Amino acid sequence: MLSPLVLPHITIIKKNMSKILILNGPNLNLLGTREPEIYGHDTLKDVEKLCVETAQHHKMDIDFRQSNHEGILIDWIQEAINNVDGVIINAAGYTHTSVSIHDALKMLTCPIVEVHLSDPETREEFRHFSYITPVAQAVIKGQGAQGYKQAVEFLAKVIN
Ligand code: CA2
Repeated sequence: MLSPLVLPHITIIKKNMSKILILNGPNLNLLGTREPEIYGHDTLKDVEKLCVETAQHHKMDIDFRQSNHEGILIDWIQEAINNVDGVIINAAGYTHTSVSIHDALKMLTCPIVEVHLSDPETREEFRHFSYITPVAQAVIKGQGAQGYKQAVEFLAKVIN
């Protein structure tokens, strides 16, 4: 008589894809149309494509957004609380002015990466201070569109 086959207890846990929210602030919708010597020739669509491709490689999901309105950016940050695994933000001009975006980001427990296409510290004095830096785990600046790719790769390392 055959003895019953006793299998060890196996628990398979399927990990969901990590979700990354990428936020872009005012005027970045016009990227690629002006001041290419500062911001490069890539459009925001090109940047989004680069982020999606990089994220796919690391089995992560990207939600890529842009708004010209501070309150909308804050609503999106609040929606991200307990819903995303990482945030990448180029707050554009709000970087240097927005206590409210700083406060909203502070409520997140996931890692935050601040990205700038240019290096604001080498530009006008009013761009030298950032309200985002104190709440960010990493700051990537002056790398053009590649900086976004580096930010996705940083989060892939930290999260996965
Ligand atoms: O270098 C960056 O990514 C900035 O966040 C861009 C902001 C600027 O205020 C920050 O100091 C640094 C400006 C975004 C303007 O976006 C445009 C880019 C090209 C063409 C038109 C608008």
